[in-house]
Amino acid sequence: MAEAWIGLGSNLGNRRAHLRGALREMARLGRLRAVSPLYETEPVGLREQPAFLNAVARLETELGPGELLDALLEIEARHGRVRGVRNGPRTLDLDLLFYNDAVIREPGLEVPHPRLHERRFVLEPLCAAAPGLRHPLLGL
Ligand code: PH2
Ligand code: MG
Ligand code: MG
Repeated sequence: MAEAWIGLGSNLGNRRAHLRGALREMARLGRLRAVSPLYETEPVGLREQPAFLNAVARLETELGPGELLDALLEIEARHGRVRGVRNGPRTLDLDLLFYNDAVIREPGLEVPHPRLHERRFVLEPLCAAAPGLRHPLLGL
């Protein structure tokens, strides 16, 4: 059984409904053990877009990291995610942040997420949901 942390984000459509729906679907991939509060955040990277709602969740799952990532991408697609501009607006973004202490650097599958430590919209909900969590590479 693995412990995965997933970052959720939305800034198009009914943001809260996309996050709630995603959490319901993620619960079918294992056991949802923790969900942070939802945070309203300023867009980072590409600033001219609507504000985001962000959260993180901890999932216990039997799925391997690649299988879990595929399942998350399917949930995004069901929520109408269209891949356009990098860092641009999206109905739903589900990022695999941590998978146990695994360090994986493959095209399309990078864990820990390579930018999570620079992003307040990830760190703030992570701190709220898991104050003792340690980054396996950075010791943060
Ligand atoms: N996601 C991005 C780029 N910028 N900004 C905020 N506030 N929240 C996000 O989830 C976000 C972002 C790319 O995934
Ligand atoms: Mg993202
Ligand atoms: Mg993503």
